[in-house]
Amino acid sequence: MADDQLQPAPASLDRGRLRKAPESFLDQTGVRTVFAEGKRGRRDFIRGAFAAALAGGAAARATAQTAAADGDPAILNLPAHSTGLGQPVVTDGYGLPSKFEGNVQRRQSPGLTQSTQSSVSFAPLQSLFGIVTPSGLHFERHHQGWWDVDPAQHRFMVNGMVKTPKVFTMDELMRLPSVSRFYFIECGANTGMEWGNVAVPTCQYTHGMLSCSEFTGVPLITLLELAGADLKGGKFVLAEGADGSSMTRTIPMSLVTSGQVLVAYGQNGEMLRPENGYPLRLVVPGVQGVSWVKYLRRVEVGDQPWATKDEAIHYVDLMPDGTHRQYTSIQECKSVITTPSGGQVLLDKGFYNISGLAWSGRGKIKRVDVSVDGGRSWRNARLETPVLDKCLTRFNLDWVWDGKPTIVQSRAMDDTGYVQPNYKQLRDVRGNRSIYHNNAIQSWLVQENGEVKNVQLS
Ligand SMILES: Nc1nc2c(c(=O)[nH]1)N[C@H]1C(S)=C(S)[C@@H](COP(=O)(O)O)O[C@H]1N2
Ligand SMILES: [Mo]
Repeated sequence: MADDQLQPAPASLDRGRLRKAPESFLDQTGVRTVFAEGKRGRRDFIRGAFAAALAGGAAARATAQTAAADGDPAILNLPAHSTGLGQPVVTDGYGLPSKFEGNVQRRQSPGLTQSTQSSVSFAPLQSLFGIVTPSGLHFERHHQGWWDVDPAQHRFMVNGMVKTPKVFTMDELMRLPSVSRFYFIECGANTGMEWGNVAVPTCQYTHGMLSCSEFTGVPLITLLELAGADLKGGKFVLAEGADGSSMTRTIPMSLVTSGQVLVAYGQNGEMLRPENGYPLRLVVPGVQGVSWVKYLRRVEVGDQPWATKDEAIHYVDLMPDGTHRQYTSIQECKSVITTPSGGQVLLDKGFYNISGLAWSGRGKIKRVDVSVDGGRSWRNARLETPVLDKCLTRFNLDWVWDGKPTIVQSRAMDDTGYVQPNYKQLRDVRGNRSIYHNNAIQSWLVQENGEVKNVQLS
């Protein structure tokens, strides 16, 4: 289907309004809808307006407009907040979201058994707008719990193949020239449970080990130069965290000399959150989350990979020929529709804004195609700006749902020309023993009753 066959939204209709899921369901999975709903009568009105407009033609649209004019008579009653005195300024303390947004939370997956310390919480992608993940909703992955490390006590060391090993305090680091850049971070295990089959109900759990922030810090290359690192003989660096998990990862020097690897202390305009590595973490754009070492205490320069436990046993892909993909940890081009997505409920047939996220560890997103017919035809989605290197990109597409069951999918392409594969294409290359690095096209089934389900097409 061509792009120009898209129907614009009737002006009189609410855009992208979704029906609220039953409370019991909300409790289990944390799925919420785009708008909180008012009284039952209001919902009935919205349904009526949709139905009237869908009857087609100007007459029907006029009916919808009249209905809107007649709408909810409660609009004439001034609520207390329009007549009374509001709250004073929030001077002492940290500003918090509305109490009506309390259901938007990081959550642990119903599909994973976890200990409290080696745990993961997923970001509620279905409830977020734009490309930045609010810091309090950033996913978490701790191998040995998190710490609130005292920045006055924290030290960062550069050693190995350097002229002068150096130890920095936070104050010393924060005097150095800094940069601020938007990057996504994705755990290599994101979408891992889907390798087997459809495993979890919502995009929070299929894709929520993904977040995006503006990070501020010192390029690692600056610190290596200060220590007089051997940038010719030194082919790799080892990054080590200060928590009990002994998180240590080998990173190719070529990524460091590109200037993109940061020793970061800032996240979205403030200091890092403790869960995300306060006061210092490594930012390795495009590379899987495990290399973004938190509570960063040391970087060593060396001439070969270290093969630490986190790179010899974990985060490797067992290929069909028996070999391991070990140090190729770039997160390939991927995308997911976040609305409509699993667990959400469409209000009624009619107009919806299909919205989602696309990203690539190799560069910028070039285009995103969306299918609303299970992959038979594809339409070019709108990319919202800015489109940044190794950053989330938001896409949107107008859609008029005819009320029939259908499957919605997104397929991203990056500026290297790489196109996100479907499950068959991915399994043809990677076999069926993978756990990590699943970047296949995600399918959501929109059922006749409006409920959206996770399904897998081969
Ligand atoms: N020190 C330390 N760094 C760490 C980890 C950890 O457990 N300890 N987990 C890694 C993994 S597997 C991921 S996916 C990311 C998660 O970062 P986040 O918790 O800020 O989302 O941090 C990485 N860095
Ligand atoms: Mo991870």
